[in-house]
Amino acid sequence: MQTATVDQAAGSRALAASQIGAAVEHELRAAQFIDIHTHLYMPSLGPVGLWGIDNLVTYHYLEAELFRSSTIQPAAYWQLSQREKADAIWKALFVENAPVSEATRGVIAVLQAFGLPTESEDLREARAFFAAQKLPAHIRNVFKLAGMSEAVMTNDPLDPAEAPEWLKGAEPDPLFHPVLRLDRILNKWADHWQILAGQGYQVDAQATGKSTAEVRRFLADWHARMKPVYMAVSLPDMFQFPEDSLRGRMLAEAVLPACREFGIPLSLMIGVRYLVNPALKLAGDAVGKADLRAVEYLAREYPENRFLISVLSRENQHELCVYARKFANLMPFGCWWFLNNPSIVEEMTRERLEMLGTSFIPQHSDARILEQVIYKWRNTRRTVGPILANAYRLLAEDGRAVTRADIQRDVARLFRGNFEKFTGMKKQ
Ligand code: RAT
Ligand code: ZN
Repeated sequence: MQTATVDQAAGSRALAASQIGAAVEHELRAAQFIDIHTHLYMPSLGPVGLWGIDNLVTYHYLEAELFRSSTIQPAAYWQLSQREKADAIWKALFVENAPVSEATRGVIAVLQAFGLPTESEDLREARAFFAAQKLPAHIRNVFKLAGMSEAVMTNDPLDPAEAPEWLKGAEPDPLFHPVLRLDRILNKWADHWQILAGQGYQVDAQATGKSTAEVRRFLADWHARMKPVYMAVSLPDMFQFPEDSLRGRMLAEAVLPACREFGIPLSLMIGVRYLVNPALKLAGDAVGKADLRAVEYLAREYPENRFLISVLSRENQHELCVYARKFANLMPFGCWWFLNNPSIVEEMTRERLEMLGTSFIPQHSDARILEQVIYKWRNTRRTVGPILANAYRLLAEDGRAVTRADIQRDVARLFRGNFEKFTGMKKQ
């Protein structure tokens, strides 16, 4: 009791300008974040969850960099075994060059976090270390090192590797939240409608007749199976809404009503130019500026829906903040993919704080390989810390005292509370 009173008193004392930086750093370190969009998976979904050194080194962000620093051609690279791929990338990007890019430096940070050599000629020691880890305990350790309590997954019910595990009744895991991902339905209907048809849903190639109602029934069935915290889709830079297209009709007649019915948000990740270089496979996508009038229309015409929004183009960030000021059913989140570099994270986070206060979600990791959350969240804390501290210093200068309790509350709101509230995971 005594300690609590003392702590409370310390927490509500005005901080001197010189104390603010350290206090922000401390609160960011102490907070347990929710990672609101990852490609990580709970162990009960089987081998879809990637982890370990060979996966870390062959991350598609690094594959894109390989072809700039090696003479190997994509076609030859794809013929290699995964271990050979990792060796080729390690040699080109870590031995023959300094790993100064964001994605390469991330691997170094992970190696360092586990006390593994960062300058060796090969990956032998790292491979031995990861081979000795037991997954569930390793996940808990990695989350602890990353300062996060939970990861939100990306679960596409039409993913052939994952769907059978759900159908078998994959055991839920408190460390992982499901998300119903819609890319195969909304962006690749031609390749997937037959799977739905095969499962007894009355759909056809052009999505005519009962198709959209049947997709809604499919979503309801998967909602019951997965209990997702939101539905999600990535969209091209040319995305338009409303639109007389298959995707436009699916959104209007199946997805938006389903989200309303289940009281969950829809996450739109807009601005991908898919496979501008198909030879690079997963690493072959680029970015394009999107027309955010589609977001404006959705927010205004569907006030009963809530939208988590991430846009990939740097040029779209300011207008997204403007739209978020107009519509409380929009929640900007993350510095996605090509934006997740300190220079751009800094610019975007400052802009969001200035325009939206603490009513946004600064970052998600987008980790595809488990251990990446260690470096991605460390980088976020490092970049966001000084920006928050600067905002508090300006506030103090302008006449409003800042306390440790203020900082603690704001960090919790930014890195978990906004998400919990927006998804309805926590009421109030
Ligand atoms: O950032 C990435 O890893 C991209 O390849 C995509 O996965 C993107 O994040 C997405 O979820 O579509
Ligand atoms: Zn992603």
